[in-house]
Amino acid sequence: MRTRIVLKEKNLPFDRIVLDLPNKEQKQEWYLALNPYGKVPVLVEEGAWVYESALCNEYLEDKYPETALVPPEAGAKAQMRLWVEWCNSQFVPPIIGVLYEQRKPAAERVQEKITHNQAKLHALLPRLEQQLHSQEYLMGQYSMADIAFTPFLALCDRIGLNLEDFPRVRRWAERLKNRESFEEVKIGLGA
Ligand SMILES: N[C@@H](CCC(=O)N[C@@H](CS)C(=O)NCC(=O)O)C(=O)O
Repeated sequence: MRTRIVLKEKNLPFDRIVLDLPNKEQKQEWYLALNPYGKVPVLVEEGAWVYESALCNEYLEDKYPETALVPPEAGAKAQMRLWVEWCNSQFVPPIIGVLYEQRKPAAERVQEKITHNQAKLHALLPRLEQQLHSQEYLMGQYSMADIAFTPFLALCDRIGLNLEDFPRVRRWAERLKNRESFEEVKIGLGA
């Protein structure tokens, strides 16, 4: 979804091929040849193929710099990448943990695991609140740092993440969800 948001923000045409993830189409040999991790997305265009959404997005920025989604200055660019990294390494795993448990039949669900991951996630919010103290987006201007978080912020209600004590994060999440690019790609998220 993050790469589709970038494609939409940059107004680039694309064809979307949806894989049957529950039936493990992403683990078939033909797909593993494109992405050895057996995960979506993969971005394919003449002369190039890329996997890992952050790298797909960097590729798109390099190739189609119009409607810039990274700051121009090297230091700011590094900070932006650190936010993407932080999102992937810190913010996403507890969300996946909650979703994984929630998908189990009620009888098999371990409520402590849900509560534990929700608490882990909650503990990350002050850092985001602080970063948004005097700006609307993580890097000031809307960037790939915000895009990295967007699909996951849209899941707050579903995973029971309460943003009440974090008004700047709440407003930021609303701002991201209200962007036209997200409106156009969110089908299937149940958000
Ligand atoms: N770090 C990867 C994560 C990709 C990822 O986890 N994709 C999920 C769907 S959102 C997937 O393909 N899941 C199927 C699987 O792991 O088999 C990225 O950002 O591209």
